[in-house]
Amino acid sequence: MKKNLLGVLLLLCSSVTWAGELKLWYSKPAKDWTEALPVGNSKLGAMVYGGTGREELQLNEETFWAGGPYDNNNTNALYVLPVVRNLIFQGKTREAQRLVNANFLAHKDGMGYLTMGSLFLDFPGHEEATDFYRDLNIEDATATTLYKVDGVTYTRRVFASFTDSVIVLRLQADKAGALAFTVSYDAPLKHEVSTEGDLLTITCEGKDQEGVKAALRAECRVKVVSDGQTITEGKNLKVTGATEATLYLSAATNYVNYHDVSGDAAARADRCLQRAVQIPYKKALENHVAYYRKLFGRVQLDLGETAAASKETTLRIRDFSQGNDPSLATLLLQYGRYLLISSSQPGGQPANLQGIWNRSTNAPWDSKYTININTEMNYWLAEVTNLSEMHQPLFSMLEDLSVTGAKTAREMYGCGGWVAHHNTDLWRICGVVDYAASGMWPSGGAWLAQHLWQHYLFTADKDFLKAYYPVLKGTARFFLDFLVEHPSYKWWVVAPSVSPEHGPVTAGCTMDNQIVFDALRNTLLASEVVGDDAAFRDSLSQMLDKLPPMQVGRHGQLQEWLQDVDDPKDEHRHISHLYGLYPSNQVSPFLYPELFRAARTTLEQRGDKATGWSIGWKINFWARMLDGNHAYRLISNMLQLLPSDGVANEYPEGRTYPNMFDAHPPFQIDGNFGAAAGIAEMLLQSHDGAVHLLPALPDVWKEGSVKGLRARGGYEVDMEWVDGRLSEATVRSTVGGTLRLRSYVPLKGKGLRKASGACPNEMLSPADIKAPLFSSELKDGPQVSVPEVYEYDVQTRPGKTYRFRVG
Ligand code: FUC
Repeated sequence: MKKNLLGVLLLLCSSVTWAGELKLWYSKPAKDWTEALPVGNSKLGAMVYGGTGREELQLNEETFWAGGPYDNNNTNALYVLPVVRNLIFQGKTREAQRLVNANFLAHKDGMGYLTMGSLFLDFPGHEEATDFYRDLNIEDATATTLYKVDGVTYTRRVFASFTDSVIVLRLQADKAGALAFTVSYDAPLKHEVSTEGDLLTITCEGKDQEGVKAALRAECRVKVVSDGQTITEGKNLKVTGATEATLYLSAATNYVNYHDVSGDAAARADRCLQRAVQIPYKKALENHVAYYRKLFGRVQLDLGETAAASKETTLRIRDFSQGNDPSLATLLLQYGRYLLISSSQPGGQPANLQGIWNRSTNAPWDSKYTININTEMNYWLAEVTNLSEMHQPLFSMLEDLSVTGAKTAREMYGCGGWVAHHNTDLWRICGVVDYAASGMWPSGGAWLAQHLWQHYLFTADKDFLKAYYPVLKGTARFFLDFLVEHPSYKWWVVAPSVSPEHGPVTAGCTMDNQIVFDALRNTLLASEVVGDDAAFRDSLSQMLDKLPPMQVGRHGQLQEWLQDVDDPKDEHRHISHLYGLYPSNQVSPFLYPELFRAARTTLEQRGDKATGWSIGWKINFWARMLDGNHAYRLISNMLQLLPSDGVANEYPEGRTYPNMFDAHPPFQIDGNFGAAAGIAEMLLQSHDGAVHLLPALPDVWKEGSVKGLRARGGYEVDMEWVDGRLSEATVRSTVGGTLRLRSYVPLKGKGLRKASGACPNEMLSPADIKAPLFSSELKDGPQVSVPEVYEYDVQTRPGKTYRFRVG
């Protein structure tokens, strides 16, 4: 393909990118799926390849999954549970594990999320094109492809309309009548295609999996509207003599909810299409962009810009760790926000392991919900980057899980409340999957439910808390029934369990203790807000006193287990016992400096290399360590190019594909969301008794500004910095209350007074956990340096804005 990029840039400067714009752009069509560009409206997703001779839109519908309603509870568990516990307490973990494998698993490990196939557009004679350019503009959520053939410029623009629930593909030629193409469809699953007039109708069958029969099918409709002629040619549509054409694609399944598949897929797909084609293209685009910008435009980030910003996206990723390209980090944050808006709209399904984008009928880990880290990570950015509404699909899933998980708790453990283990899917399974060493983890539901509490802390929405309180309470109820006294330590522990995907079946691993602490403690706090009964509150308080504390081990590490058995050379990707550091708030440098130091030691021992999502978590960990330079090092480790899965061996450090999707490898979207959350966490924190302005700014981001980040307590924060130091901050209060500000520089501003005593704002308060234990050698260990900070209080009123400058 010949390149004359500058020419086309000048020719079409209104629609092409240049430095400063939030675009991913390329000078060639995508060869691989990880070069194709994602568009989505949560319900529908497409990966756009931008080919000249052949365009492909690989399609997904968020409810098109394998199987049908089912559960995976093995009721034998109830009878074997006491035996398993005794074996664990006697140190006979192998035997315990064998019993779990035989009696807790149902050998239904979750149904897979499916591709719906691909739409193809063939352009005869366009195989050789010049002046090629394609981009994904994340400021207006559209993907554009441009090229020239025989002096004619062809333009395509694709978007997944948020307002009309269809995918729209607009084609144009700058010479009258020059546009000619054929539309066809293909899919790996059994399907039928029929054509009539200007309409392509597709029915795609679902998939049986692990003995669960396929209960879903997808219906897809594609309508061509053009100023040329459209005829049917077997299973294809053929368009000739057009100057412009618009394709509308709608799709639906018969999924109603996890126990109801009685929906009419064809009627749904028809209805959407009929509505969408009534709306003129220009208006449809305007509506789409206006809806998207309202969400996306809430946060603006400027980390500075260098000449590197004008390079093609793949080259920017390739060069990031050597060069100075701060605006690629800006793009990483904003791309995470783009992907969340595009994959998690209210009323839809939560973003799964691949968001909504999956090319396979046998995706890695089924592209489902892994809830021992991955699904939670998907939503870490939701509140802090001001996309609170995008959190809603997760809350709906939690409501479902509190019902299916109540059955699991009852049938498997004889407990009240609800439980979910380490995976779930469209059918909301809550039992144990895979095998004991990964699946025997009954804390997944409780972790996920912390998102309800966090949403409340960020929004102060009491009606929301009232509505979802039963879901949160159900996790505490389960633990009150399930916890058991450890015969040696006398603490009350989760057993059987595992420290996620690390080590044997065990009792009382640190992550469980931290999650149980949050489940009980945050339910207690919530019960006070909603006015639940005092007797229940008492039982929570009493159990909180019996939980194991965090412990510092002989290598100076935060112990992962009750026993001091951590290996300081172990670089395992799961650092589950630092849940207490992030996303929770149980490890504060101000309240528990020794614990804070131990968490740092653990992080150093685990190292800076990891799979994609693990790097995403580490960015957040180092932000919470208040170490911006180290967090930035992890961003550099994430922005290492992996050209494609096929060359993963040659690029062992590759963690970002050309389309900026995160590479585990393979592709998992959690790393994208985790990195975006991590960048926000470097700029603003609000979990530890104050709103901390610029807590972990790296030296390389010398000057910059951010607008619209959210803090707990219902605050929205703008900041500017110069020479690596905060120069100005503006805080908008939505619900009032005392704002406690923390900063590395002194501040002045109206109403500001020096803070004293505990933080009066409960939403900003840290967890008052029990003091940790110390091994005897460490008692006299090195002093922990607590960062020097300035703290102020200001009384805020709802709807008012407060400005602060360096004092
Ligand atoms: C957990 C992780 C794996 C992978 C999978 C989807 O099991 O340990 O690395 O991310 O989820």
